[in-house]
Amino acid sequence: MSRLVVVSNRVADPRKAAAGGLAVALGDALSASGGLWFGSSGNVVESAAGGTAGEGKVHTQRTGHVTLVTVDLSREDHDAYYRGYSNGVLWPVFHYRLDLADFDAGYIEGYRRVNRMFAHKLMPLLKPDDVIWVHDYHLIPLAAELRAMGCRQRIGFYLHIPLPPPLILAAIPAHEWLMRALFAYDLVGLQSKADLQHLSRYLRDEAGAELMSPGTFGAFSRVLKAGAFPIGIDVDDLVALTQGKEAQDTLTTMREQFARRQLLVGVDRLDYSKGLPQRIRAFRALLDRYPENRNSATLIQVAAPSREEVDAYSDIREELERLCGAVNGNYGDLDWMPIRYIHRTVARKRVPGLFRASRVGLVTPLRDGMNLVAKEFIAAQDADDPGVLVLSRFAGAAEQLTDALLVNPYDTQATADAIQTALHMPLQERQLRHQRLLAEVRAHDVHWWRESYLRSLMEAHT
Ligand code: GDG
Repeated sequence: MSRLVVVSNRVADPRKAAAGGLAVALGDALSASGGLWFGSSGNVVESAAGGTAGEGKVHTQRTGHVTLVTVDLSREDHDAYYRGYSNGVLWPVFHYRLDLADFDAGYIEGYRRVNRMFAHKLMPLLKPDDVIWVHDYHLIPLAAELRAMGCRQRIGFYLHIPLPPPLILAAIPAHEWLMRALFAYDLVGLQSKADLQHLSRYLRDEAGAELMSPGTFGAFSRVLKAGAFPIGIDVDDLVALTQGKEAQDTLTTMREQFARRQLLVGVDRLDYSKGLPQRIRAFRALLDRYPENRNSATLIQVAAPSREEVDAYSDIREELERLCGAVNGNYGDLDWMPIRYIHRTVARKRVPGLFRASRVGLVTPLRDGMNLVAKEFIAAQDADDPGVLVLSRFAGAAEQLTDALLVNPYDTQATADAIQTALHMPLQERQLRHQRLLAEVRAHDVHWWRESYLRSLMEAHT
């Protein structure tokens, strides 16, 4: 069995309870093969304390059968590679937000520099038959750097965020370089069929690649395979969490507090891709258009703090706070507030209890690679009396979760109408939709995702 080497921007200890489903799923595969997980440490070293651009101290730690190797970043590298290029250029552009991109020429240099540095640190740790799996937009050029140093092992890449249409990608200065770098991989995995179509069109129209067979492209004297591998959740883990004490306590408290009300829930990182202001406007339209929901429908919106050092994030936070305040001010009463807005991270063990207490789950991103919250909401429901998922058609998850109420989050009135339908959906229809949705979430869980990706990678090596 080949050893699995996972590379991602951040590394998690798969054995810690706080680690999410992805860390656990990758942890299983890493553990089974005595694997290595490589990434940045999250430590940022100021230049006064010796932080030098393109250099970083390496830390090695053993956890069970897995070795975690992490690298510190200098302030300059962190600002250019992480804050600047990854989150100031690639994140907005890949989410179709050219208006929010900051194409500062210095960032791309830092992005290259850190990818090269990671390749230099990783290369001596590799064994000849390792299988390397690189994750996400921070590390697109990593394989090209490794290949330049003579690395011949299988290398796969998985993009967790969407891939936009060719003309949006083409707005990135040096997009040719970025996309050409994909050809150093043996397999590129994407979340959805829509993303795969975009890649295919880009490679044909912008890179002059030859379509050799569906999902196989020839260019730059290399062959690249690409496929859609929609990521899933660990359903059994989520169900166990739902039955756990913390989730059950949360469920009981919520049921007591909102006994005469209908609860709606949203749980997101506070990110402009998640469509939070649009969601609040749709909820306001619901109260406006369907007054029977006043004094009853209550939205709990958790917006977990995220990337607060990037400007666009403080803007979205202010907008959201203003909107929530206005709705509560206009519609709230002495004994009822329409929105409970929480700008904090809620403990992972409690979240499923919140999902289960809610009649409606609102997952309405403007664009999302997949969106795991949609799948977690389904897995946390009581099959006998399930809540209804209102899901944006622009989440990758919408390709699979067609039994949710699919909405266009830009259409405030139509989203309000869908929420109204969800709040008043008869039990039988809720049960039927939930049954189908859960079957889909189970059939394509995180273990299926990992195994089908790695199987394709083993077949793809050329
Ligand atoms: C990227 C892509 C893709 C959220 N708030 C809290 C909390 N969460 C947890 C959720 C869920 C996870 O964070 C969020 O995952 P998403 O998939 O919804 O979104 P991103 O973070 O943007 O992830 C996305 C994903 O990668 C995987 O490929 O699906 O499209 O953007 O698990 O439950 N967890 C806790 N407290 C919170 O307040 N404990």
